Amino acid sequence: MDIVELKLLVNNFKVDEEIKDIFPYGSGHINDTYKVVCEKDFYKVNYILQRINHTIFTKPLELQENVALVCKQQSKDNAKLRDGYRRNLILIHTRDEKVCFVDEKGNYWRMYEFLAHTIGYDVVETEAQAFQAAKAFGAFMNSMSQIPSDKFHETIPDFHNTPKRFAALEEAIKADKAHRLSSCQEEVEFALANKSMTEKLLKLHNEGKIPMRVTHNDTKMNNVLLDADTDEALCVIDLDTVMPGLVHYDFGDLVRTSTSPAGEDEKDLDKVYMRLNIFKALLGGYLSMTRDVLNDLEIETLPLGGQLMTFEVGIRFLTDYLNGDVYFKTKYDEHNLVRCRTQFKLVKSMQEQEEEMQVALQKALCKIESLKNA
Ligand code: ADP
Ligand code: GN1
Ligand code: MG
Repeated sequence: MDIVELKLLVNNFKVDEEIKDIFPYGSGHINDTYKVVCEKDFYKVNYILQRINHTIFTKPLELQENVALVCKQQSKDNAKLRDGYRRNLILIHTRDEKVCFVDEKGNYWRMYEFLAHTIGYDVVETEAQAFQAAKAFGAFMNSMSQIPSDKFHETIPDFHNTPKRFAALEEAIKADKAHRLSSCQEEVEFALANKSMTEKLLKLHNEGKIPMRVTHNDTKMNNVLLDADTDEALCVIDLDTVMPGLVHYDFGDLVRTSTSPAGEDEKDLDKVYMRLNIFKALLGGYLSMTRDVLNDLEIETLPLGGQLMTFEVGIRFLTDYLNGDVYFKTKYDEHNLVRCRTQFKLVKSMQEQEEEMQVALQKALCKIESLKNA
């Protein structure tokens, strides 16, 4: 869409400033995101404009009901804080008071206030950033626990049902729609060899040992915005998949997206591995908020969450590669395969450090205990 069309679109929302510029923004794989730069009386006021991917989120209105629910709860929780206005997403309503605008082509659009002076990291640089992000997602889960889980629509059914994700991979292998199977034999073999991992957590849930909670489900490092100067985590964003889930989905995706020193699409696999010091920082941050909420088995299995989520996303990238890149945005032909390789390399690195991760967990628990007793 060109800027003239985008400006017309923004005019449907309660934006009264003069629109100076609109351009694509961020590195999300799903929605189309734009930054809208506005000005009023020489003051800059910016917004985020998003086209919801309605091929993936087939019920955008239900999705927006979830988003509005989360924003309301978060703003209530932050109301007393001095800088509370920077700590939750603020939806801009349409001129007729709706939470999204539907254009003549049937596209669904939403707008948020732009959270100024923040950064979402694709790659974590310091332990402090990891600690902050994990703390913020832990606090987010606590905040969501105040909303009854049946108030949420399931925006993507079976989103983290790893066995079903695996079945989808098996289908894709069989169909070989894009004739790419011969170019990813090694990755397919790795996936098949690790199939048994996919059932572990759901089995514990089905046995009544670990509960479903309201989780974020897409806790990618760049889905939390940190203050650009201090790196304090301010706001959890990308609320499209907030719905019932296991705590491991949230902790696990943080491990996936922050422990490697390289990006999700790094081609040099020597640069991809699990950094134990970042894992420790994640444990510290996450448990500082959730230690008293989670049961012992949930805590004990947190490291497994890291492996499982990384494996799950790896098989999703591989499935999409085999299907001809129909789900994730890609920039070149082998993009999904490259992403799959980084995920599998990271899984291997976690498998090699399983013992160290468990020791780190025990140490993190002792540290929290001693802080409590101090
Ligand atoms: P996607 O589902 O495609 O990942 P996101 O909602 O995560 O979409 O948005 C994409 C990117 O836009 C984010 O990673 C972040 O950099 C930026 N972003 C989103 N919302 C805001 C906001 N309110 N203020 C500032 N930046 C934002
Ligand atoms: C997508 O929207 P984004 O880029 O934050 C995806 C996640 C994957 C992630 C992999 C709705 O997240 O599930 O883990 O890409 N979101 C959806 O980077 O499928
Ligand atoms: Mg995102």
